[in-house]
Amino acid sequence: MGLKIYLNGALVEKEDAKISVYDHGLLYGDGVFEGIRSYNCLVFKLDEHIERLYESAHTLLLEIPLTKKQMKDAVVRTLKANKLRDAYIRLVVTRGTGDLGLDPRKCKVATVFIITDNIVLYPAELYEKGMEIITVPTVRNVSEAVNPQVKSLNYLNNVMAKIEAVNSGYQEAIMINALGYVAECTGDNIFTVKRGTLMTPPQYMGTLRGITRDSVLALARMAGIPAIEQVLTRHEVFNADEVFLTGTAAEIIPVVKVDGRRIGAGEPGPLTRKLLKAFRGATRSQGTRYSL
Ligand code: PXG
Repeated sequence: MGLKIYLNGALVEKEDAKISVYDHGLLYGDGVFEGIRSYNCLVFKLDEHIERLYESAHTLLLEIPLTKKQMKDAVVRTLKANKLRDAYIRLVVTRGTGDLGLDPRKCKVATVFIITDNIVLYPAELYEKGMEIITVPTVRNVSEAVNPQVKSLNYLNNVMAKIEAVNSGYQEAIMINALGYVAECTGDNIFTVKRGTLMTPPQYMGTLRGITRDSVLALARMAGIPAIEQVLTRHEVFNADEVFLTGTAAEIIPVVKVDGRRIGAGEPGPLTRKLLKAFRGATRSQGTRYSL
C-alpha cells in the first residue's frame, strides 16, 4: 500500500488524490498553504502553522471548512495513516471548484488536502561548509499587491527568483524589496550577526514571518544573545560576521559567500552553530505528540 493523502475529509491513495481542473487553486493560484515538519513523532510548532494558515485564508476571504482543532486532528490522522515518525507535511486549502471566471463566490466549498511525505534534506555537508548564495533581479512582491505574509498558492514571485538562482548555479537567493532593502530568500528567512547581535529584516520589508525565524529569535534571546529586527542593505549582509538562513525544511543553514563576497572567516560562525544546536534540541523535545 502506498502513500495516503488526506483529501476533503477522506484518506485516499496518492494515485487517487485528484482535484478538478476547475479548481481555482490551479486556475488562479487562489488558495493558501503551509509546510510543517515532524521530528520523531512530534509536530513542531503545529499551532503556529495552523494559526498562520487561517490568517492567510482570512485575508483572502477564504473560508476553511474545518475548525483549527479539526485541521490539527486531520494532520495527525494523516501522519498516523502513513506511519511517519519524521515527515514533511504540506497543508493546502484552495478556493475550490468554480467556473472559468475569477469570481470566488462561484466556488462553493474549499478544497483541503494534506500530504505527509518523507522530507528531502539539504546534504549534511552544506551545514558543515556553508552555502553560497546570490542576489537575484526579481524583486519581492510589494505588500500592497500580494502580501508576502499570505502564504498563497501564488508563489510565482519566489519561483522566478529560484529560477534565476538555479540558472546561475545557486540553490538559494536573496530577494530585495522594491526599495532595494533585503527582504528574504525564495523559501527561507535571512539573518546576520554583527558584533554579537543577531539581526533579521522586519515584516514590513516584505519578509514572511517565518516560524523558524520566530523560534530562532526566541532561542537567541533565551541564550542572552541580543536579537533584533533590523532593516538590512546588501552592504550590511556582505560585511556581517555571520549569515544564515532559516526555514522549516532548511532549519538553520550557514551562508559563507554572498554575491562573491566572503562572509566573516568564510566558514559557519560560532553563533550560527550554537543556534543550530539549540534549534535541533527544540525540534526534538517540543511539539504536538502523536503515536504510530
Ligand atoms: N520565506 C518564504 C518566502 C517561505 O516560503 C520561509 C520564509 C520560512 O518560513 P518557515 O515558517 O518555514 O520558517 C518560507 C517557507 C521549499 C519550500 O520547498 C519552502 C517554504 C515554502 C514552500 C516550499 O523549500 N518555506
